[in-house]
Amino acid sequence: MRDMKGRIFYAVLSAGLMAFLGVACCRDVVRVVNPRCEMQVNPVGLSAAAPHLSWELISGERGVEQRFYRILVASSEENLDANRGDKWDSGWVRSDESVYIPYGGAPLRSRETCFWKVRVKTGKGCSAWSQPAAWTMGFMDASAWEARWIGLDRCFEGERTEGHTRLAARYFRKEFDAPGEVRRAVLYISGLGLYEAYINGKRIGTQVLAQAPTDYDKSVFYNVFDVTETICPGENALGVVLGNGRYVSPRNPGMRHFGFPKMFLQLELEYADGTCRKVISDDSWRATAAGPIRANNEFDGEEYDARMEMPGWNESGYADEAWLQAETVAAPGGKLTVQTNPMIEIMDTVRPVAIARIAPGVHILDMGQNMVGWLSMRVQGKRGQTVRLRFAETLKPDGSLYMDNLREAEVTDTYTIADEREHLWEPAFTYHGFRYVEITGYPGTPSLSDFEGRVVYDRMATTGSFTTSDTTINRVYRNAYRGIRSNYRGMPTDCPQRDERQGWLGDRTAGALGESYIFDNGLLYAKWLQDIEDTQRGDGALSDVAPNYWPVYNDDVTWPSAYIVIAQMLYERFGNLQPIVKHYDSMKKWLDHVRDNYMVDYIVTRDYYGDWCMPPELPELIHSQDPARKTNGALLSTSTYYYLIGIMARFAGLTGNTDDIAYFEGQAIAIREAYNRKFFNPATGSYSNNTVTANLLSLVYGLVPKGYEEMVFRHIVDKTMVDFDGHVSTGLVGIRHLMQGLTRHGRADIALRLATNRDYPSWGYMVEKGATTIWELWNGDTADPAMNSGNHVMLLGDLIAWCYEDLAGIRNADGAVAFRRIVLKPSPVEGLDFVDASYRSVRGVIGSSWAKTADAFTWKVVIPANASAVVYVPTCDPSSVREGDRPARSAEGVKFLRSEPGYAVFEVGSGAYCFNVARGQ
Ligand code: RAM
Repeated sequence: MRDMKGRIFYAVLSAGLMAFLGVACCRDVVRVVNPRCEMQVNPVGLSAAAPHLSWELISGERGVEQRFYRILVASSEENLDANRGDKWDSGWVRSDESVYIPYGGAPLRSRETCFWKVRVKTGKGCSAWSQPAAWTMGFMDASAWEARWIGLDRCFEGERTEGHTRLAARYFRKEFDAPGEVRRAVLYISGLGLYEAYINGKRIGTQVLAQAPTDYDKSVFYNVFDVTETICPGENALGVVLGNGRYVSPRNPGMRHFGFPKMFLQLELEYADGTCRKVISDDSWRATAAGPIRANNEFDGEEYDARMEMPGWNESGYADEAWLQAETVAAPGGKLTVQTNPMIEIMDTVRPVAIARIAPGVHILDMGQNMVGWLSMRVQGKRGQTVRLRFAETLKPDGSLYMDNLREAEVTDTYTIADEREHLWEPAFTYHGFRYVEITGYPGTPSLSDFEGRVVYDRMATTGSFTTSDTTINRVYRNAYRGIRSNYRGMPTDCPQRDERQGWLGDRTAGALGESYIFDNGLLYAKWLQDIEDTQRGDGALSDVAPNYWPVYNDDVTWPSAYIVIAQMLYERFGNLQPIVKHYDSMKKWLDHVRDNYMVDYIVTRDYYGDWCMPPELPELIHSQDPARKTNGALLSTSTYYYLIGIMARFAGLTGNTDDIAYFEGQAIAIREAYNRKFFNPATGSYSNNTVTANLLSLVYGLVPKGYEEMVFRHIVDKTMVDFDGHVSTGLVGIRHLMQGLTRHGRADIALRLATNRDYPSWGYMVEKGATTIWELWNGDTADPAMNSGNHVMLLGDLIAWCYEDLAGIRNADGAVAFRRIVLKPSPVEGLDFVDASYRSVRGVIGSSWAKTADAFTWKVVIPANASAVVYVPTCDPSSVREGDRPARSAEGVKFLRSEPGYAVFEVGSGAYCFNVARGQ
């Protein structure tokens, strides 16, 4: 930074110190990059007493391991520049950890900004300091708030809060004076259900559909923005628009309704002379429901009447005499906390590929892919003309929209033109899941260039890339990618298009594990676990939907299992232990609830959904009616319960609840015995009615009695290959383990077959039928539209995890946290010529790219600095393995460990390697 003297002093001092410590000081060898606080880059508005710091190391050298780190946290940039860690100087800490290091300095205060940097010593030398980073605290306690909740708690003409609810957006404004030079201005805002905020006419932030949805009776989020740049000396104006989101129920009854839109805002101005001033929401604000957004409903769409625009409403000097006085209203019941998951943004833009006129004045626009968000439109016409847009995933044979599977969702946006100028418009408070748009009332002839699709989902990096030599797998992967991002809306949803769009737990239990290779979704899922906890009733029951806008308390086991499985994922994948610590008691309470109410002789008797959406026997069915295809419910819930208490035993150890370990282990023994007594047939070596799901869950959860594993597995193979002719026969529960279960028991070939099938039932069948996302049903092209979305992700099961962990072979080593130790074990299955994958872990990029030719197997791997890997090179002859231009055994940083069936196993440190095996050996 700026202080040159400090820099020189530091350089001299640190060189001396390094010499003293006997550590070679070659700064360029290792660099510390990507410093993050609570896994965000320079976050504003934290409330954690001890925020967690993480960084990555990069180096061109092999075998780089961090041995020490030193973190400096300062109260000013100047102090940090001068290496004065006045908030915290960790000193040199002997540690190889580089993720989720808790801040350990002086207590943090509301509003303060902390500047920090880190440097490390490795076996290959020490790094320079990282680039400086910062975080800013939000409010540590409720006493900082002076704002009041304000709103207009009533319906105006044409509005209703029943049925298909219909409310205009509420607009609020307030002018304020900012005399003198403002050093810093910070805006704290909560706007329910949705808000857009402006200062002096300028939109604050890049987010859309803020803030993230919660059970507003339990938790309410606020967002924090540094708005220093927007404040002018003298007169200023704040403007806020409120939409309905999920606070005003889109369907009442039918979905929880919380009340009328309301807001809570505090703008804090810090002047150069050290004085502070607050502007708060209170009844001095002006308000109106007579603005241009005449109606907004997430299911039904937005109505915008440009004739009612109020130019200048969010700037100072606007004549607001016709506006009403805002009212102070009851606060929502939930606890106000800062939102910790990133907000939704426009993440991509899709240009339409075709437009067709299907009737006079009716055009159909094709976006070329099923997408989620909305359409932006350029239009020019006469005052009073209304353009109507309707959205759908597919078309009928006559080329018009197919809307039956949207159920009661009206999915219609309208724009009424105010004047003859050209206008660009897009909605603010609705979203649609669509590929096709029906355009009516458009003045003139609409053309492709008049429209753009805005893809919206939670801001998160794409962390994974994956391609193979097989075009079907590549297409399926692409569809999965689109489908997964389509269903992030501040919570993972089941679908984005019909009148549902709920955070169904079961859909993500396995999916979350795969998704997290593609997207940096750790903060979203950590937030969702809080949504799940918020659904917990006093008796321990969890809703199958979180937030529970649909309060579905079915006391199922397989759906709420997401709570525990995803907490484990957050720890293993991202290194985040906090969710386990935070939710341990509630998880246990839920398991106890199931035990106390539904466990009879160690069998969990309750199951609600079965192996949901297994491929049915008839094309029009949603669920199979054939008992031979259905898996016993008690088997599903008991095996899942057994699996969960195994995870809980580990959690008990991780959270210091060591007394619970014996309990969980004892339960596990008793359940395993009872389970096998009830469901296992030792004569046939199969479970229950011998479905793939019954045998598979028993096998992968470790329930099968010793010695019978092969027999049980053979049934899985036979059922799949003979009865289902090499096709999937599981629903949502079985598919969680199908691909990896097959592969890890030696039948990667069958998994490959399932992944590359193009006929029914398969993911490739969906591709064959033109799908650009993943369907809710294997028979989504023929089934009843009552429950038939074209953009669900639950049937992906473990497919994506299989792509990364089994085909590319990138895995977290058993017991390792966030890829500190990696296992690279690819499956170079017959039928695939290459796999090229990379995953940006929290420690840096892991790469695995292999290719087979007639004569050689070549495999490039990348292991991030400060990680190591056990590398399984697929050959029976270790001496045939070369790394670069030398035998692998003698290559730098490569150590031969052992031979295993089909693999030569090496250990390597960080770095890039290229292994080669001449084929036929
Ligand atoms: C459907 C949803 C969801 C599933 C539930 C049980 O309504 O689409 O995917 O989890 O049912």
